[in-house]
Amino acid sequence: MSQTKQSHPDAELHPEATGLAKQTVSEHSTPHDLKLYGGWFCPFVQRSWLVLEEKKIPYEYIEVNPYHKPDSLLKLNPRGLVPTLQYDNKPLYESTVICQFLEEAYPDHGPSLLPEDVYDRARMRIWIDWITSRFIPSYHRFLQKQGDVEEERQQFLGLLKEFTKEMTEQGPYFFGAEPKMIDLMLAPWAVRLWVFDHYKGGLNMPKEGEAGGDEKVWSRWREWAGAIAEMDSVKKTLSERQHYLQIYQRYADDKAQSEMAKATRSGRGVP
Ligand SMILES: N[C@@H](CCC(=O)N[C@@H](CS)C(=O)NCC(=O)O)C(=O)O
Repeated sequence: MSQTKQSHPDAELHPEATGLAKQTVSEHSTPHDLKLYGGWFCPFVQRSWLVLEEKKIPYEYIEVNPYHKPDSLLKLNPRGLVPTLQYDNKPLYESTVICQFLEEAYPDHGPSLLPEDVYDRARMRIWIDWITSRFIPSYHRFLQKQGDVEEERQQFLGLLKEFTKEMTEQGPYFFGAEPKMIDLMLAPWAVRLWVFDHYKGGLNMPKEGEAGGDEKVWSRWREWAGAIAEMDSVKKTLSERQHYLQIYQRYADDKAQSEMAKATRSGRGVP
């Protein structure tokens, strides 16, 4: 880490969740053995938060600023990233690992987020890995690119199509009528696609009736994205748009100094 805790240029951000997420935080402020160290703005945190909410697992939410890393976070996670989970006094980190852990550690809580069929479970892991290795880097290349973004836009749209083609024909979720882990792993970025309208001239996704041979794929995407945006857990873990702007502006100007932003600039993957 080259920046000191105090001088990190991204550290100035709204200190706490707002909107519906504020209410969720306040409902989970009582000390509990299971603690989620999160940042209200972070899509990786939202993944773990969604699993906790979907499965109705009791937990305590602790807001930390990962750009002004408190010792309480660094002690648990030497990478100093959120989400970090404290379970039975033991630390866990990496959003996908946390989510899979929660599913296994609380099998009797809420609905199972694993498909019934073992082959589908394995296929789901392929696509969760794809989100980390392909989708999120592409999202960031598009967002951080300065000047002409057409190539990045087309690459990104190509990935949305690739993912959508893997979904079952019957929606609205990836595997059908019920949300599973795969839906929750992509949801935070799906509900942050507005950044491209706001900063990059739009996603320019074909509108209904304009997609030609891809009409079926895009209509399935719209069905999926619409269902995701309507999920209670998704709404309850989002803050007010205006507070995200301060953070995303720095990405859009390619000035952010987070590990993700730096990794994107140097052609590396998700930190
Ligand atoms: N691979 C990690 C990525 C987590 C991550 O990058 N979180 C960001 C906030 S959205 C963070 O803690 N950044 C602190 C930093 O860049 O120093 C995961 O999946 O949990």
